[in-house]
Amino acid sequence: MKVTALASVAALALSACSGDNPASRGWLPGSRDTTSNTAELTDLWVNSWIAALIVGLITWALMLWCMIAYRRRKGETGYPRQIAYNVPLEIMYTIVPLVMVGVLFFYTNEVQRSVDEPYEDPNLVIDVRGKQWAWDFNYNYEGEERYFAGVQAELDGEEGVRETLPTLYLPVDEPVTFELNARDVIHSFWIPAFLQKRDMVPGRTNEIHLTPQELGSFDGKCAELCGEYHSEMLFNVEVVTDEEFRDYLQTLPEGQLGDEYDRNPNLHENVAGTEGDD
Ligand SMILES: [Cu+2]
Repeated sequence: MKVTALASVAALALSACSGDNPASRGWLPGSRDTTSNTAELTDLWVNSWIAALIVGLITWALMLWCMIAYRRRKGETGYPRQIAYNVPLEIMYTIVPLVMVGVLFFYTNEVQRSVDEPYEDPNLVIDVRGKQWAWDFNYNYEGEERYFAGVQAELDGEEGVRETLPTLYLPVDEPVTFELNARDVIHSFWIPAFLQKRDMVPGRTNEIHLTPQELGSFDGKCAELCGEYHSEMLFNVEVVTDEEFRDYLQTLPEGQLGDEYDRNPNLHENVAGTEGDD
């Protein structure tokens, strides 16, 4: 019984370590190579869980051992010998967690720096504007400026809403810099399969740098509660060939939808009665 249980755990662990199955990727969406960043993000996630599991197993084993080895035996009365202020033990349980935090910090920092490394002079810059409750995409591809103005989805319970969502097109294997902006309140740009999410804050520009590596359709959504229809602030992502991307751009109007469409009711010049008092 014990042996079969052990064998099945070992089999599970082995199968989890091989190939691109869901368990080996910690049940993350997408695949290891969806973008240029997903492999290292996946490794950080999975290895952190393995480290946590090892710590957990050691802790549970020590607890069980204490409970069983030092249980109250028949005929025993009173308290066992009481021990206080064991300095070596206290140093140990201060140092060990510090080391664990240090290791997690080190690897997190490494991956974060690598993922956030900006592209020098990218061919494709997409200025994404979050707005209650849709998305504008301003494309700048090799100097050509085109824009897409998104309309809010209507989740009315009918099928086929997905086809009506704003769609972000990306050419495969082309490094892209996203400039993330908000027109009104704080939103968050999230493509779950890309394993990256970043806030869009009015008045500042955040960036994401990645290279899509696999053709396909992905879901995108706003990940920051931004008002009544936050749940309808959805978009599609289509990763297509360079040719398809160029063809798509030709269908869009020229230019960019910039700050002039932002809603900033509290800006000085927009507040009634504040004209001329500065
Ligand atoms: Cu939002």
